[in-house]
Amino acid sequence: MADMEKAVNRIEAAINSGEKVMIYGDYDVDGTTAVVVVYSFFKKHHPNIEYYIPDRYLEGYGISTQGIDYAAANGFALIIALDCGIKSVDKIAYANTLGVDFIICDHHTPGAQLPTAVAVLDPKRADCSYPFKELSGCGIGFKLVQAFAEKNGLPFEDVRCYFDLVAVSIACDIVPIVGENRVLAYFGLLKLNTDPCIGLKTLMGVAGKTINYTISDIVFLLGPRINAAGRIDDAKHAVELLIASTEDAAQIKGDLINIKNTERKGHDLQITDEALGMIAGDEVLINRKSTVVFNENWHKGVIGIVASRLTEKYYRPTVVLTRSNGHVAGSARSVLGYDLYEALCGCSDLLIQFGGHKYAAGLTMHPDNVEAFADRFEEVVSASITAEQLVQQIQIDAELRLSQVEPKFFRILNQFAPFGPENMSPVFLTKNVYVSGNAGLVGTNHIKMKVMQEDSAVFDCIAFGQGEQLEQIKKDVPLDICYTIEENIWRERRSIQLNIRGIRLQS
Ligand SMILES: [Mn+2]
Repeated sequence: MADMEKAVNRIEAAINSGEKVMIYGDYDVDGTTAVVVVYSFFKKHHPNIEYYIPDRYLEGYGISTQGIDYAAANGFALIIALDCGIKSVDKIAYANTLGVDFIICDHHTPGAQLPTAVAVLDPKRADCSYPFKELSGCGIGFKLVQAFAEKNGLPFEDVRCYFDLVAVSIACDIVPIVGENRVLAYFGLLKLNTDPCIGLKTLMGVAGKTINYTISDIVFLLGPRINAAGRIDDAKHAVELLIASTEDAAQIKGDLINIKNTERKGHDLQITDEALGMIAGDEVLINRKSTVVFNENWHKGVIGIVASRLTEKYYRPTVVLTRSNGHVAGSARSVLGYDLYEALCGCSDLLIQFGGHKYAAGLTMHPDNVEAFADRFEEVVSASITAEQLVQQIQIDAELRLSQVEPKFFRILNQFAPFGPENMSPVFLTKNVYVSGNAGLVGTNHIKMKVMQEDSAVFDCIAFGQGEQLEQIKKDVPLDICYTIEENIWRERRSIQLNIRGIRLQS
């Protein structure tokens, strides 16, 4: 990896001369796990080390001036920045004037100019020949640790112990699970499921599932909890949990984070409810091809999650806005195939700032512009979106008969795991199945039922978030179902379960 030798040499120099080193990371899961890996490893070789996580709301994303000033005022000679920094050209030039060196470990795409750091580790650099380009931010930090260990003759066990944290970053940062990520995710899940670090073990405990984690379990159970610390309170709690060396210390942080997550969930549900009510109660809004909702009291930490939830109900480009620092700030989500960033470009004269990509973006505007923005966004979207893009589609990999879903089939299927972006769990279609027994509602809006075909066994099914479908599911009425196949473990009994993605009456 380009600059790796420079990075390792600079760290060795810092260790040899006893310089103060700061580990600086982003406040999301990728950033905090990266800080935990790099901090925990180097702490063993160099006591003069601290970590720093910028405040999500006061300092924002990336390298902050406050962080640099803190480092300079407290005698830090070197900052190792993780999961951020590749575009912080000005900030790093500023740090240089204060005598603070930087090593950047980032996986975001560089701009035209690289920052003037001692070393810039980023496989997406045009001049970097590292063969795998899609490592997570934590994955880059892990590579730095691995390189240091190799050069200094340390046993592989000293770096292998971080596989679980790397797997958590891969799952939560939604990087493709191919190539090296696939290897890291495989061994990371193995570690998570057999010998997790104390912090992750505690977090799995408070999340209510302690065994058989998959990538999607990490995404739904661990990720939101780690993120809740930074969204509702301070991301440092997540770092403190994950670096904990005793079970007692971890439990205190784990419980705290769980409370923050419950609080996050409360905001999330309440705001989603309010937003859905606003749309349903407004004849103009409900018939639009886009959603823009605004309430100045909504918690800024959850508007992105709410935007995603709204697209589940109204499948169209969506912007959720709230008041923030005297401005209006928003989070936007798109639907498959539609370029949201492009749509925001068409509204740029009404915005103070916006950034993001095809499917997710953030924006700020003057409070007076909210209404004009909602109208313009609708105008742009309805002129450019196709009718097809407004209907949610399920991509089917193969059609099966239920009799083909046998234990051996499932075993072979499992050899394709871990599943995730660019290696999704295959989706199957089976036509003409019958419900056996009663279908019922469980949880908030999920259907639990059993299905079969004449020549097949009976299969347990779960259909998340599809409660509306229950009334059309009747005995003796054939259905077509789309599903992924997973293992359900209940009281040590393992069985195959169909995770239903779509249900359609036979026509
Ligand atoms: Mn990242």
